[in-house]
Amino acid sequence: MIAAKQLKGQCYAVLGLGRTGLSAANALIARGADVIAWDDGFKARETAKNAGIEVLDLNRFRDWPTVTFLIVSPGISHLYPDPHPVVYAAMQQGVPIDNDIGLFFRSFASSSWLEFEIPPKVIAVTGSNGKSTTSALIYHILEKSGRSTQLAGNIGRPVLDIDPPQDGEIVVLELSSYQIELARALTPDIAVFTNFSRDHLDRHNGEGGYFAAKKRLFTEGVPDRAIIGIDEIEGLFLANQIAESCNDDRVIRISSGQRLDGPSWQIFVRKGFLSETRKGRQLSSVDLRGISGLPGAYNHQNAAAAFAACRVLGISPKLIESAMASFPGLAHRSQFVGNVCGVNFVNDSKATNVASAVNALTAFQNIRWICGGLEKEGGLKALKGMTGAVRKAYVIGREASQFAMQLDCSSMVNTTMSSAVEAAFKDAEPGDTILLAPAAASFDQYDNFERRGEDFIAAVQRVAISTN
Ligand code: UMA
Repeated sequence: MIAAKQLKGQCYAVLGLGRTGLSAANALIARGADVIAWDDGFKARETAKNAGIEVLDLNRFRDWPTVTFLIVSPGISHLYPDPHPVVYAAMQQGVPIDNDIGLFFRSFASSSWLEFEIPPKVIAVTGSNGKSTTSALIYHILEKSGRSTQLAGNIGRPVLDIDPPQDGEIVVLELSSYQIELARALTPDIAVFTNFSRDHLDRHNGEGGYFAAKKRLFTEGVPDRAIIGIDEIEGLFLANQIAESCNDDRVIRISSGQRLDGPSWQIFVRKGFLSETRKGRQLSSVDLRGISGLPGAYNHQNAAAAFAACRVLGISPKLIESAMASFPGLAHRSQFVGNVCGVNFVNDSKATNVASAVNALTAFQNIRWICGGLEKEGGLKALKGMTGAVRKAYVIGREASQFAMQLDCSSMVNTTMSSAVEAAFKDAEPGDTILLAPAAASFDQYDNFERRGEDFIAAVQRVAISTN
């Protein structure tokens, strides 16, 4: 990482003092920079002041030419729908804008690395859905195979909080489109694109802008290996754009559902069986059907991506398979919460968009579906025809009635989580799955999807107690 004092005499402005901003400010101060910081929220400003960070109203700041970089948090818009006024002011004065991811990559391969026998590597994972599970699965496999590894990024741990990497260490980063779009340096050794579906359209001015943001990881970053899900046209195009020829095995194509038979390196899953082929020969296969931490076709896509990344690192298929078997899954992503009187409860609160809800709806049978919340741009059209396994929907959220009217399955309006869980359990028969997969953002009723998932779990616990 950057040697301490390397930034002495330079002034960095930090906008946003949530997890990213606090971490960036602390890392910059530790490296000798002068830091001035701002957050529009009073509480965040107080937390920063208590941590010894100089808080200054950047909306009124006039001395921008003295600032080396403005570091912006991912949740703050820098372009669309409108740039934050502070970002706009800095841009007008010609101040370069970056984020913690850019800082990380600019400092990662410093000259002190000549001392490493095996230089540390970075695996960066992006995609519309599945990037947290894929990142966590890669990390889990690396840990189980005895490799030194750290996990950070959009998954919750800011990247500048990681410990200085050890010899041969693998840093696994989950990167969102917000983070990739703004980073001035992107140099992962291995980059993964899980899949593509419409999301964050306002922040990227539409689907094309969203894809362009994600694509930067591959076109600007030029990773040594690119692992790309080609089940959507965007991934197929990206793989084709990067590869030099049909058998260029720096690009590993992955699929969940399609049999891939090209001459390159490819990993696909069909009917629960993962196959790895290279130069037209089958190298390995894994039966994913019994792995409880990875239910459903969409998790099989995550498994294919993680398998590919670990194969690039030289880990054997047998070792990967046994590590996958102990993967516990992630909270709020197809998380098995419990079984009450023969009824399963699954928390997929992270299904904040229609595509990820569809994934969950195709992974289970006899579903009592808890859905609803703040609808995303594009509406619920893509749910049509995808509710065949749903016995009934129990709709939550402030606009629950309007949401329910758009569904093509039997539904009832519950509005609150506890009433939805109670009603679903009252109707359920043994063998049913009560699935929270909202297909919507949580912000109409909760601070974030984690709080919504926790509310679901609390409601399940109340139901379980009431049956004792
Ligand atoms: N703020 C302002 N002005 C604004 C908007 C926000 O000052 O106009 C301030 C808020 O008052 C708050 C701070 O900015 O204090 C929050 O910054 P942030 O929203 O960037 O959140 P962080 O806490 O820094 O968390 C971010 C990621 N959040 C977002 O991208 C929205 C976290 O991803 C990530 O885990 C964390 O950095 C560490 O890297 C979360 C997320 O929801 C999980 N990601 C989105 C997703 O997965 O869909 C992209």
